[in-house]
Amino acid sequence: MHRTITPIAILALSAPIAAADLIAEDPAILAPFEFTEVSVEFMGSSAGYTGELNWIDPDLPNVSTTLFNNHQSIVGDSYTIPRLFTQGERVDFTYNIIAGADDRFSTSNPDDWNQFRIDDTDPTALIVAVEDLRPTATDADYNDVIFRVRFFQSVIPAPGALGFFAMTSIALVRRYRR
Ligand SMILES: [Ca+2]
Repeated sequence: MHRTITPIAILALSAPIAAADLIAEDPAILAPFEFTEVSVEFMGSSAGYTGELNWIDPDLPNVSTTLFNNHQSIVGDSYTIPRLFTQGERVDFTYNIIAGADDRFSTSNPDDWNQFRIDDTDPTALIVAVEDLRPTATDADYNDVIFRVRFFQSVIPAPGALGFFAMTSIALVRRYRR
């Protein structure tokens, strides 16, 4: 069957999205693989307030792990989350202001979604930009903390293969150290 693009479809594609912009979108940082390993890299900050980026463990939602401090971390600092994610599973973060103001933003809270912007040009290395002012006061520069979330396909070896992989790794380490 032939498919034709109707004028209505063209109109829809070119329609202005200003109205949609007013509705905060879910940052939706989702694991793309069945066994996804996630690392988070600090890319920088230009903020008056001091804040901490935390990862929320979905198994322990009341426990957060502080990954970076926007005024103390060094560009390139990275953290590998000690857990694998299933395909489509959320990877959620909070940004807590600890000096200069009193606020906290979470990628899991729809009320906070406007504080986050995602660049998914590379779907395996999302860039997340955080605005630490609420919409009523915001300068909307989204540079108060910027971090990259990298996804890796992790291969789970069969139990019997673990010993083989461990021995191979030791052999490789020894070879490189020579
Ligand atoms: Ca700002």
